[in-house]
Amino acid sequence: MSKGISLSKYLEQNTNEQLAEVIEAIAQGTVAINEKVRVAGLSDIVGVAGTTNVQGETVQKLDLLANDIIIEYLQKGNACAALVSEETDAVLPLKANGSYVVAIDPLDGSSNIDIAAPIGTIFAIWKRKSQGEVNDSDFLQKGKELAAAGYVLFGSSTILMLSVGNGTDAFTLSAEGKYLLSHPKLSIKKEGNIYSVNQGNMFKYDERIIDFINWCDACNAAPNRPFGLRYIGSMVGDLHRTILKGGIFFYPANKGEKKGKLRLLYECIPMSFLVTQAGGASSNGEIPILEIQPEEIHERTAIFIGSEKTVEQCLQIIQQKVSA
Ligand code: P6P
Repeated sequence: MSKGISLSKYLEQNTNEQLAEVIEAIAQGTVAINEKVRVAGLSDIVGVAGTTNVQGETVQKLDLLANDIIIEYLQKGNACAALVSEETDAVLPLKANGSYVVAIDPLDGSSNIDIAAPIGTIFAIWKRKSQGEVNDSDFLQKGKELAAAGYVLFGSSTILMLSVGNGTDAFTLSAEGKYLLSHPKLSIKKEGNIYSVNQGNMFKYDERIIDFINWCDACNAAPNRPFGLRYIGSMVGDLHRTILKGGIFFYPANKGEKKGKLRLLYECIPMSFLVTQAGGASSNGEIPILEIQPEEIHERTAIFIGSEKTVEQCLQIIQQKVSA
């Protein structure tokens, strides 16, 4: 797959017509979102919308706009049967004859919009299972059953990270508004030296999590310790760095968030699919994220994700199989 080919050509060579249509629709939606994000400060779309979402989180105006844009683009085609979004309480039926369903976080990290820090759109695509009316069961599928997953990072450049199940590839948005292949077949380092966690939550963490953080901070210790700490507070930004530079990102369950904060269906599963397809690993602390059987469309999970050996090292410590 040569650098510079268009997303459309890539999809033509790697997917079927219906799946290509869904991915293209999301990609074109993010091009429209990108135009809004880049000038957010000049229009009345920064700041809070005065509402809270199903998660009870304050909704930013750009969250709602991004959600509307994605729905608009998906509705132009016929391939998407339904949508689950962080911004909508229940399943949103779209095209009855569509073969695929999409779970999406239309604008993740949106609390960073006001400070122009990296934010992103995260999506998961499954082939629908039901025959009749679309329902939750079409979405409550394991991550290992995904047809495709991806994210778009609105950072210093606009990057679409995508996997359709044969590796993970990244596309950069050109000046002409086209996604062109820029990072073919990404491979995450087997062992990293960066850890990414909100240390401000230390007082809420289980002592085994603190053991691992102390392990990362140990001086002059193999491998490559002390690790560097990088935390943007935007999952797409933190995971993009982790895929390209290696290391581990983790958001553990804690005293304040018993099941963790991040959502399984449209944050942790797609991210885990991309990282696993790039040779990395991802766990909820007990089993691989891609093996979890979702039970509720907005459920949350703990996540430990990144370089294979670094994630394994973390699990060994937090499962108390080795001392820190
Ligand atoms: P905290 C952004 O609000 C988000 O959902 C993810 O993008 C990010 O990884 C996480 O929450 C940050 O949470 O509690 O560290 O601010």
